[in-house]
Amino acid sequence: MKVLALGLFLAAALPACDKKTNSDTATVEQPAAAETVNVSAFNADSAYQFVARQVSFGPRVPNTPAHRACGDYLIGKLEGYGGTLQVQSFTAKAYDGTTLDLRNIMAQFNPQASKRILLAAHWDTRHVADKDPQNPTTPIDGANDGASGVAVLLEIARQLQANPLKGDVGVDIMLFDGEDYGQPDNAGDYIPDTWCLGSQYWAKNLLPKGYTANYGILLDMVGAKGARFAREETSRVYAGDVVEKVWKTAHQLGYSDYFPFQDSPGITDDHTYVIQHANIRMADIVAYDPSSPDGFFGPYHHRHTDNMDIIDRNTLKAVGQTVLHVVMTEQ
Ligand code: AHN
Ligand code: ZN
Repeated sequence: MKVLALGLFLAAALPACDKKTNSDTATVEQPAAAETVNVSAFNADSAYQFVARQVSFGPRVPNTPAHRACGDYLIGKLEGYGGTLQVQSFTAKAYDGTTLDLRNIMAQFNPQASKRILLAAHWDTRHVADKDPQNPTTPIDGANDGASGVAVLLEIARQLQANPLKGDVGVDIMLFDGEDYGQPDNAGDYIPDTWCLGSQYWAKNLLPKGYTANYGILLDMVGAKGARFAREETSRVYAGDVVEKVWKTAHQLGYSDYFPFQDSPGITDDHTYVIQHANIRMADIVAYDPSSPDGFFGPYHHRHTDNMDIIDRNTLKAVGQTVLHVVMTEQ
């Protein structure tokens, strides 16, 4: 397991806790019946189809035709749902010396609103199944690790088109590239910065220029049957109010089985770089399975079993409805 050393963060990079914290929390604490906003129903069948569609391209490994085609598909879907697109094309050097052609894909909803929520996932998939005893050098489907988070965000985009945000609240859906091309960790030589190449690039080269958000939520591996989401340490330390809001909302909506009030160790993920370099407090909703071989990620992680067989609409629903509720009740 890769536990993030919290000392990595410079004190200067710590986003200050601002005064919005209390009012945000108060909104969530209100009983659902008292809410004036109608939150639309997240459609888990639709989200499931978005997972399957991505998987149908084949592994979305950078520099492959499947990756290019899936990226084009994602841009087309988000444009179709009325998002204002911000596509960041760039190259990054991978741990093995390969130059990767990458695209971070952002779609802005209610782009002129001043209060912004950043929702993110990664759309690339791992180039090797390095934890799999069988065929460890071939790429994985990444139905959960990659496609699930993107699928939930596509369904949220679809819902936002049907039920536009009101007032001064906007949502930015960010699909990071190059998250999963990190150095295989065979001999304990885990190098955090070889992962999350898209979020590292974006957080240091913001698009739109000068971009900021009030807070962010990252979705990573949010589609597996029986998933549990614990409060990950980096999220708790740097985005505690966001974690509290998400978990409280999940409990209000009846998803406490998926969102137990349980803590997990910290991991390096795209939120790490968004927090550190873009100064946006971001919580990671990431499946936690302490009984799995590496003590954190599920038994399918970076294995060929990360395919459609492990995807469960109920998990997609729990995460999607919770996040949709959070953004649609924001004011
Ligand atoms: C680690 O492997 C610890 N961090 C990368 C996070 C990740 C990989 N999420 C999905 N795949
Ligand atoms: Zn991965």
